[in-house]
Amino acid sequence: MHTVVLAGGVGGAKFAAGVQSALPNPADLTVVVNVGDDFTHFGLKICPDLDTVCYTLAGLENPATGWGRRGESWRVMEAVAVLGGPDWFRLGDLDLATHLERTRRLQSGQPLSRIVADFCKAWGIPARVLPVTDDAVPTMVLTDEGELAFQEYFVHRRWQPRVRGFRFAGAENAKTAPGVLEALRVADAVLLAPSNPFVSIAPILAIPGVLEALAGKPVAAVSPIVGGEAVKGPAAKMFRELGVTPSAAAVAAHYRGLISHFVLDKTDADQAATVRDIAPHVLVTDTMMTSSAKRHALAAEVLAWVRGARDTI
Ligand code: FO1
Repeated sequence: MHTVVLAGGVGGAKFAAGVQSALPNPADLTVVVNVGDDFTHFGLKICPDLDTVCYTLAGLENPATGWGRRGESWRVMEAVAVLGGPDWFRLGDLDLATHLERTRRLQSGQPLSRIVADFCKAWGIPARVLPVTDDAVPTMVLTDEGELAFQEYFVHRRWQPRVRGFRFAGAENAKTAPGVLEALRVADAVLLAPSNPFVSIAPILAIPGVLEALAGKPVAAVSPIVGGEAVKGPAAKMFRELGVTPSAAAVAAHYRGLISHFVLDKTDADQAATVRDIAPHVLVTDTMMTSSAKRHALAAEVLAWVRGARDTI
């Protein structure tokens, strides 16, 4: 009974934490995480989605933002700003320890997946967390102002430039990290977290071998769009800029051919029939993860449903 969750961003981290708490044995969970947001800043390797997933699985995340650490302080950033250094990407004092130690280990030749495994042990995380690849595959955002690196687009420019497309640089030559294909092979449920389809899920699917490993598996996606808007972040804006009206059904259509199950929020119950033309199994439920109890409840319901394939509309 192995469960694999593909995740990126804050919504993905929350859902993964819900699955970890809902599984009888959390060691039966592998979270495969997007690395497209990763970049080097102050000479440090920053892995936002890996850190957001790990902090959330460990209960260390900043509840207000979803990323970074709870109980954080900002003395280093303040001192950097005094020196005229860049402070647009907020690196908290506790969070900096993660970037310093990861960078030190990478420079000593350790692969990212090994570093993540050691950090998970240190943080007491029972689930397994894997970067989809140990290679660098930075997401480039093609906008009306030209091509922007992901964090330049997402944080520095507050995702305001209009997107035209995305490029996952080097994906075609990237190798899945050790354990990724094995976890997918033994999985009896693969869950696409309610993450941004374009910049969190697509970069994972773009690594050679991943899509093929999903073939024939029950693959359930949870919609990140509720009531035509993204719960958090630029997903709805990206749909619109790519010429698609954002909706849960649009997300299902985006995953057409890949998914056998789709979870949409009660708000979008009227789209269930449309979605059923795309994915045979449709679940309508409360997908708003506004507390850890609600993350747990959503994950428990989705897991039971995918395994029992009990349809409820
Ligand atoms: N997101 C922001 O909007 N502003 C920030 O200053 C910021 C800093 C940051 C530091 C560490 C980290 O792990 C994540 C951080 N994020 C920040 C989120 C980051 O941009 C992620 O890529 C998004 O969560 C999308 O996945």
